[in-house]
Amino acid sequence: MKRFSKAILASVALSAAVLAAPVHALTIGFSQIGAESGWRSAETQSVKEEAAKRGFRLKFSDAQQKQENQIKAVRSFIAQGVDGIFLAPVVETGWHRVLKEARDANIPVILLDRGIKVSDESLYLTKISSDFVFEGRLAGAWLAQEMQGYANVVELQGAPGAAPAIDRKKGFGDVMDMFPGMNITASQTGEWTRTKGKEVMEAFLKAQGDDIDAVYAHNDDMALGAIQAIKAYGLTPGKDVKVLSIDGIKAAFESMVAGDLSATVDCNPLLGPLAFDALETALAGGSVEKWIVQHDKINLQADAADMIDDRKY
Ligand code: GZL
Repeated sequence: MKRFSKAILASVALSAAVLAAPVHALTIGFSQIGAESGWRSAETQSVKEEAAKRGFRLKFSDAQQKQENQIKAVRSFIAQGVDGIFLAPVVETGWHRVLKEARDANIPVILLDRGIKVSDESLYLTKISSDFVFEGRLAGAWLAQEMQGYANVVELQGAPGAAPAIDRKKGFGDVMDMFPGMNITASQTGEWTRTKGKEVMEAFLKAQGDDIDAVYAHNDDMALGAIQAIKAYGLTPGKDVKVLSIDGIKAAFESMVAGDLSATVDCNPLLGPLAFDALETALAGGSVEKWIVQHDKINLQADAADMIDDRKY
């Protein structure tokens, strides 16, 4: 039998690998905020799954809640010559310079799930997110009706400077202002997490006790933490204190089925397919809307049992 040299075998193997690789394996850099909530983990998974499905190489960077880490990640994506960047901005401000660097390098940036404040919109391709002011208004409208216009409400805000924290506060506040009997008696950040939500709720209860009629939390995780604090204080969530939040993760549905959480406003975290659609359209020379807005609705405790099995995240 004829024997082949090692060099020939290696070069055959290399050519086979090259032929097997997808012809247009594009690379995307994703600068994610961290893993502060169930919602965010669902979003990360959605992007990773979609990248694999479409044959994109994904460079993933977890910023551990720090903008400086995100800026570093974006710069390193630019240096590596990626074909596109997904950025979930931890805060609204401070992005101008690094986005200009991406634009100068001709790399499209897609803002994933949150907005930023820049004077020049050409610094990014599109924003794919919910309308957070609307979400806050929807939450406020439901609560005002549920409480027949009279309630002392405490608010657990998202992390300072984040678009959804600013806008959900504004939307909710707009509605509360229409009802003289609806009062926000305390408002503080719970940094999107269960641990901090519980801690802040404990402080609210210590100061206001059973004068609190309702909790409005900017995300489900903080609401779930607040529910633990309410129980530990000896009150019944869902009855003595209504608890209302935003996101609509499966854990929130479980809490509604248990009778604890009263309602949660949807916020879609499954943005991977939309992000890759937008990127592929842009790379093919097509035009993309500046804001690909997600339309949300509110989910109530009474319907949770029927809906829970369909909740994917
Ligand atoms: C929503 C978003 C928020 C979620 C939180 O688009 O940016 O950040 O509501 C999350 O749960 O951490």
